[in-house]
Amino acid sequence: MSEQQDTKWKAEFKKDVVYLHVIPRSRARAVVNISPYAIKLELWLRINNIPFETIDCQAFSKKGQSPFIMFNKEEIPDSNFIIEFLSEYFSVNPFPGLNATEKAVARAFIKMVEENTSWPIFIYRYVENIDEYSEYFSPDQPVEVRKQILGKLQEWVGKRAHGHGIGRHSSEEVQKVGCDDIQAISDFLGQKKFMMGDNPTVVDCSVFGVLSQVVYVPMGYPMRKYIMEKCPNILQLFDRLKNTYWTNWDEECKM
Ligand SMILES: N[C@@H](CCC(=O)N[C@@H](CS)C(=O)NCC(=O)O)C(=O)O
Repeated sequence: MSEQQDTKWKAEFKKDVVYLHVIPRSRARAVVNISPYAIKLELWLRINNIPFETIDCQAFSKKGQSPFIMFNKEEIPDSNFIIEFLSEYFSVNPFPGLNATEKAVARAFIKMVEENTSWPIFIYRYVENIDEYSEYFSPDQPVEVRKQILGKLQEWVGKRAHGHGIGRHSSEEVQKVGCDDIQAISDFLGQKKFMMGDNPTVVDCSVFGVLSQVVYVPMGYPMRKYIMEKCPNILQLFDRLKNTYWTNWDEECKM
């Protein structure tokens, strides 16, 4: 069940239920949430059968970001810290069957996808193509309001991209960075069932969270064209994840 609220506090918290606070789902069209990290975390909770409730929330965490969880009345921010905490609490192995070398590879992929692959997506939609993105952003709001919000995000994301360094490259170079990451993901996935083998791990959740933003949103992303034309194995992985763990994905995506 999903509800919208401005504050982090609910009158009633059930013990051992994860209250997953996410940017309101209504901000997204064609994908469950505009936040890759919210999708990643929800998928991980689903895969591991951890009881949770999604709460659409305008507020950000005490670290100023979304998503975050409220768990047994404690606020925990950041998807990676949350997964670490919940894995310990519920005795879940986030990397089942992996040796130390494989775990090192898993970590490298998570960091690449979340800290690098995500940027060409944010730059494409928030910095370079806000008019196109306004068709897929906050569909419940009038187009002028959407464009106003996106205009502010354009400046903010642009500055952050410059600070990160990636924003100093040309559009073509930025998109090449994204496509090169996608090729690395596809090459490593090969014919395996999941990124790290027979079992789904956080790596699949990160890849799905970030790349679902381009796969399911039919904009002109060069990264989308690249996946559609060259990486059928990524599309098969996404079908497998949705069909097994998120069977109501399509219903939950507003079109
Ligand atoms: N490392 C964080 C990243 C979360 C993140 O970047 N969230 C974005 C929304 S998609 C956000 O809150 N941005 C606001 C900000 O960084 O000030 C996580 O994994 O949860």
